[in-house]
Amino acid sequence: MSLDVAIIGAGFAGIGAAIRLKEQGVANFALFERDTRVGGTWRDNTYPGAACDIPSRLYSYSFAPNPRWSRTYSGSAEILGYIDEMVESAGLAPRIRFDHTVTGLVYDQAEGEWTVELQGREPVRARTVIVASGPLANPSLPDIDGVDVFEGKKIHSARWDHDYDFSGKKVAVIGTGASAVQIVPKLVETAESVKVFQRTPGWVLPRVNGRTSDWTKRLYAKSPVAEKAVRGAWFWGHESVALGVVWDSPFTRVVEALSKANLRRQVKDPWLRRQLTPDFSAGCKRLLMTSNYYPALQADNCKLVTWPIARLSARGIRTVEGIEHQFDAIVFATGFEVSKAGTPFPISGIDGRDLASEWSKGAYAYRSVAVSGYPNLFFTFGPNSGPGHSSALVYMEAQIDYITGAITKLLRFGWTALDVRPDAQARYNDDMQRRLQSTTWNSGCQSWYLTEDGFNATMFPGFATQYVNQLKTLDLADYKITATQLNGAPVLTA
Ligand code: N01
Repeated sequence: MSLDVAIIGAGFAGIGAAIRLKEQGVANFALFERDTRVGGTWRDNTYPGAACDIPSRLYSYSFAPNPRWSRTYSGSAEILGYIDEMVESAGLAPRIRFDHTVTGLVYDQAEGEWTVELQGREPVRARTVIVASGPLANPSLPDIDGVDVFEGKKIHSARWDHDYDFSGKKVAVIGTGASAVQIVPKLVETAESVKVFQRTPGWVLPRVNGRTSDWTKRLYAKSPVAEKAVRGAWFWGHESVALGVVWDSPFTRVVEALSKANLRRQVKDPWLRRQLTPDFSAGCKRLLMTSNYYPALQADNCKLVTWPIARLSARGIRTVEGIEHQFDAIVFATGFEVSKAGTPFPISGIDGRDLASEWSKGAYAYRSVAVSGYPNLFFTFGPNSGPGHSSALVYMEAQIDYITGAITKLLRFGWTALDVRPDAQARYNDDMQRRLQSTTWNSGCQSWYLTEDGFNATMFPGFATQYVNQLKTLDLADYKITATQLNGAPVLTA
């Protein structure tokens, strides 16, 4: 028997979608997870210091409030615990098929069903599919000569080896993004020495991470209204930050001034300050929220290296001026292979259309969730759904509610296919790309948000409120619906 819904990935998005489907009475679904545990990025990123730089009150689902967050910004273990609790309380465990790696999706037009191809297993059929495999699932090693030549320990931030003992070791960290600024302060505490190889300095703002008192936790547990009000306050606070972080505007200069003041306060050495001063608009790359990165860089056993890396050697890293820095271990905090062009696995739609080819110059979708020619298929964290200033979970919740609402309608009314109209999709994307022109992300720096050609397939150019609002209603006029009569003949409706 076919599934009504196949969900690919049991991270935040997949679990959230499953909960909402259950709440709407959809029972015939399964989650396909390549790993042996739920949690997605929070299962993978367990490096020392791993934490969220968005307040937990906002980095959680509004339909699954957690009054017990221990701090303003939670660590990865606590976030993973929150995901486990959701799985437990929704009774999702029996629905998750672990160790099931999806290798492809093929649409069967005649039946209005998808074939979910699985590595080393029989394929599964499903009427609808939610691709919730996440944009930051696959770690990326840098394109540096000699990566294979280094004979010491190599660790990627997203695949931490907790058995490796850093004490007494000489360690290099390559990269200075959101992961590195959390790792470096922890490594400095244990390693003999740490050298941080920086290619581009980022804009840093302080992160004040207060402990939540027992009294406050009790208040939130007793009064969901209070919890909701605080979440609302965080939401609108972040919305106001969009003015400086999303658009390259006079407010961006305010963000930069605040960041420079923070740099002056934390770093007294003018030469180091200069090395740490970015030369691009704040927000163009992800803002770095940390209060302990600059102090860690100035620890006696830490050094910032700004000479570009020429290559890795058997014993360390050779920089372009000819010095070989020798290490016991190299930590690659170099980010992820983000599928901003192409798809996570082959996806074949109507008439054998291949989504990877269609997205080869950059991904696009309708309202980030659906693609014309690929009916009954939905994406979480799809093209142009990234926030630069707010919680990814606010965006994810809006996607999930839109997608599960569409699926519930499709199942209830017995539609065979729900396919976005190409003109609606084109209109939406023309508007996206026009609006992206005035954003910080398109203001001239290089980041994982852009393809090599500078196409922005990742970020949403607006407030979170606008993103959420556009997903509140399923505009059926933007879709072609195919329904099947009792005698099996397909009929087309508007
Ligand atoms: O990765 P990144 P990340 N030689 O791609 C450098 C999320 N996240 O893992 O800037 C030398 O941002 C690269 O240099 P440059 C968040 O969405 C969230 O830190 O390209 N250096 C950069 O410094 C984030 O955006 C949280 O010049 C090289 C670094 O490696 C995303 O994950 C926490 C290099 C990569 O930075 C990715 O963050 C952590 C080379 N060849 C992460 N190649 C939260 O708190 C790359 N680099 C929610």
